[in-house]
Amino acid sequence: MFLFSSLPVLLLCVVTASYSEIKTCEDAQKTCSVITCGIPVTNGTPGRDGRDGPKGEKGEPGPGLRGSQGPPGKMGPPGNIGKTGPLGPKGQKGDPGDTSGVEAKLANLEGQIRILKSELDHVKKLQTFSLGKKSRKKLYVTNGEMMPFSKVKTLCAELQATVATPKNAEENKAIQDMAPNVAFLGITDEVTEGQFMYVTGGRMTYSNWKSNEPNDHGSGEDCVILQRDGLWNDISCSSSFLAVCEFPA
Ligand code: MAN
Ligand code: CA
Ligand code: CA
Repeated sequence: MFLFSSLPVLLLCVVTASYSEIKTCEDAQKTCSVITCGIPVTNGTPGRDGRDGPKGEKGEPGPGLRGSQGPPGKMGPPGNIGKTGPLGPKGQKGDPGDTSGVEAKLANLEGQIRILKSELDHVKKLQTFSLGKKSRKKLYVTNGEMMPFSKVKTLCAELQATVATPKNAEENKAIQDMAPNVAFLGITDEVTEGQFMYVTGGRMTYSNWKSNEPNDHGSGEDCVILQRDGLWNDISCSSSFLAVCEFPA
């Protein structure tokens, strides 16, 4: 087939070459590709296949129908709490309060206070009578317990009272008569040695020391006791004696 179709070209080349007096074979070859020069050689066997070329670009989607959309994915985790919003507008003025209810409650409370006052007055009278307290006189009360001076002070303070402190012979006798045992008095020289003061404040104005007392015996004595005979002795504050509290006249 090749030979048959190229035969007119071959013939034309041969005719042209002889007619135009071409000098060399190379010249003829320029004019006609089918002319070969020199010693003819036979072709070798074809070489091996070359390596695969680089991957091509992604093709266009195929002509087939697209699949339907899948179901939505799971809900994501909650986000962070946002910042506090701006202050809202001021609300409307509230309704007027029910003052009639408050007044009724107040009147009720005032009535109850009146009753409590009269009841307290009655209890006080009964108490002073039972303790033999005379009017315009201090009231001395004991729980009968022996304890260090610091505890006597605390106990009396809890009762809104002070430690029994005689400021004259009459008061000294009143404590002596009611106390069933040797009792601490509310007097010390804890601040300045030898200078006895009332624990409620102020310098001592009345005393009833036993002879040769106070002597700040041993490692020191800064508290005062009322003996059963009514005389005083300075003694260690850490020793335990009767607690007697004093209530105002
Ligand atoms: C003796 C005297 C007192 C002292 C007591 C202490 O009675 O020296 O002055 O207070 O001992 O126990
Ligand atoms: Ca002393
Ligand atoms: Ca003493």
